[in-house]
This record gives sequence, structure tokens and C-alpha cells, in this order.
Amino acid sequence: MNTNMTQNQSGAVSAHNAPGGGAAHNAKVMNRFELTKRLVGQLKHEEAVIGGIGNANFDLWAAGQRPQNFYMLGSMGLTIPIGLGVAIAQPQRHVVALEGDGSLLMQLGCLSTVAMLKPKNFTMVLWDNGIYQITGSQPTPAAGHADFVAIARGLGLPNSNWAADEEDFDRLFATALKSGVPSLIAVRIDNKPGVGATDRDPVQIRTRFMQGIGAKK
Ligand SMILES: Cc1ncc(C[n+]2csc(CCOP(=O)(O)OP(=O)(O)O)c2C)c(N)n1
Repeated sequence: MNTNMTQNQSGAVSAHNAPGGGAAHNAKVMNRFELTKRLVGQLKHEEAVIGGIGNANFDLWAAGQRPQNFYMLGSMGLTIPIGLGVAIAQPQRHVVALEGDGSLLMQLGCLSTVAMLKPKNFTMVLWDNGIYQITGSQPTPAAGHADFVAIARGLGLPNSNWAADEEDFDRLFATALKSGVPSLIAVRIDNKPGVGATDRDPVQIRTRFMQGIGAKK
């Protein structure tokens, strides 16, 4: 771990020195599963949700399976690109992408594509624990000195914000669902492991999702 990082009691790596990161510094460290349940509780219109590899989709699975959920297996960095594709293909449906910070780092350029295409029906939630948790909690190269909200804004996504606490997360998500612009909500999370374990059956996951969103196979 580099010297700019601190680790709080719950183990999350703080981005306290992040440039432009006042909001990141002030953001409470929260729990991904608790917030995933709150997020799912706000879904009333068959919104599609793409859960990122590992913990993002484990917690999405544990929060209650829905036919409109797609559980990403295997590849890092594809949650936002997949979500963007669904949002473009189905502009009447809101699409939510839940991604880990390590995975987003692997495909950071996707934010530029979202900013260029400006889908009105797309919300990205970034679970930032500063670590590659599922492979052994190695610190990411961004931990402690990068601010994902500042990065997203700089790439042309002004509706990007750190969630200050659980209530702020609820408010930001409710606003994002009806905002008509792409939104990114970044959340500092603790190091508690994912709660569920997604069935590792890619064909079934794909088939269920395609049926769930009424898409042809
Ligand atoms: C292209 C690629 N590289 C490496 C891996 C191995 N791997 C799987 S999950 C993961 C870490 C994911 O980190 P993050 O997205 O931050 O989620 P977290 O584990 O912290 O919940 C790694 C390195 C992979 N699946 N794909």
C-alpha cells in the first residue's frame, strides 16, 4: 500500500488525497450489499441492472433475483459497456450498471463513450473500495490518489457525484432514474465480502436476461 493511502476501521482504502476529492474525502464508507438492497428497492419499472464481475453481482444476486438483472462473469470492465449497449437498444428502459473500481480502471475509456453518446436512460454506480477484493484485496493503482468523480466529470459526465451517506445515495439514485442524462454515483465501500454467490451458468444468465428485457435471442 502506498503512503498516500489510509485504511479505515472497516478496511476500505481512503482516497483522502484525491485531487478535487473533497467530496470523496467526506463520503461515508458504506456497505455494498446494504446499498444494493436500497437500490433494488427503488426499481419499479423493470429497469435493467448489470452487475459487475464478482462482488457487485454477488450482492445484486443476494438482493433478490430479477429477470432484468444481468450477472457479469469472468471479464472485468465490461459492465458499463454492456449497460450502455442495452440503454441504446432499449431507450424506453432505464439501465443501471454496478461496477467495481478495479474493473472500471481496466476500461476507463468507456466513460468517454458514455459522455459522447449521452444516453438519457443510463446510471452507473461505482463501488470504490480501493482494492481488487475478490482476488485477494490487492490495492488498485488508483487507490489513495485518484478521484473517479473528478475523472468522470473531466471526461464529460457532469452528473457524477460521490454519495455522502446512505440517504444521499437514495436521493442521487432517485434523481438519476428520472434525470434524462447519464449519471455516475460513486460510493466508498467497506471491505466486507459479497453476500451471495451467483450461479455460474452463463448461458442461463444470458437467456433469462434476454427474456427478461423482451429481447430476441
Ligand atoms: C481481464 C481480467 N483480469 C483479471 C481478472 C481477475 N479478476 C477477477 S475479479 C478481479 C478484481 C475485481 O476488482 P473490482 O472490480 O474492484 O471488484 P472487487 O473485487 O473489489 O469487488 C480480478 C483482478 C479478470 N477476471 N479479468
